Amino acid sequence: MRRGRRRRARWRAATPADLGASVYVAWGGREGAESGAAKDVRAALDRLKEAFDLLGEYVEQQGYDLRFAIEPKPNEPRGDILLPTVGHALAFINELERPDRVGLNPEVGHEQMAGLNFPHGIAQALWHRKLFHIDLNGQSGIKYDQDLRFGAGDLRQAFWLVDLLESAGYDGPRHFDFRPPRTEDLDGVRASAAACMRNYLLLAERARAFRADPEAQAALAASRLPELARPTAVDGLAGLLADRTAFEEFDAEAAAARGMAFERLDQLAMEHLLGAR
Ligand SMILES: [Mn+2]
Repeated sequence: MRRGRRRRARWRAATPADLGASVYVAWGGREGAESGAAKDVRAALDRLKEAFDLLGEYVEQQGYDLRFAIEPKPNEPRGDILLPTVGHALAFINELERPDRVGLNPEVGHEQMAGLNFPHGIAQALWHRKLFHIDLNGQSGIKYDQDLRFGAGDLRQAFWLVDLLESAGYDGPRHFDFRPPRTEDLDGVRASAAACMRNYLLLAERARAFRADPEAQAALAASRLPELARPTAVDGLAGLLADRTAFEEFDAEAAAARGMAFERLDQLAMEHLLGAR
């Protein structure tokens, strides 16, 4: 290699659009604070909004087919990060000039660091049509960001997550954002990556078996899932007010006496997860 005469390389950084990307993940890990006066949070949210509005305008101007996916995280590296959870980010997106262009990239461990139920967060993101991308990994409760392989950590939430993604018709990327432990050599790193994919597929198979099991279907009916799927007031407010059993003659004793059979249902799911069925 010749030294001395260094020619300045003439290049332009490739944009995500040049590379054919359709989703740009934005993790605002820098945006946060360690102390109260260090950040005017409302002003900081103004600046974050400004950033996404400018990005949206630029992407539109360039004619890129590109959407943005915000990745929430509660803390680390900042003491407290802005847009810390799925819910915060969903509310923020509604304030943007181009809310359709911005969605979410939730990460399993990030929500669990905040003690939240990840499948519930994903269900709400899907409900808002905001699940643009997902980061799958593992986390054991409220502590530092562990980035374990998918399936490690909270296995039960992993099961319900896969059940949800596979049944809800999510067609975006299933992306693994995990770190093989530093104790692994290269073979161990590959084994760890392969295990993420294998665990996803195993959980998908277990979830399908649970849903197909006639006993599970009966247990779902006993737990009144079909009732929840029906509107409360099919005839609107007038019908609801006219229905005396809804309030004036509501039988509180009968309602208190009925069991919801959730334990039986949950145990059936557990047995499918454990391969006992
Ligand atoms: Mn991530």
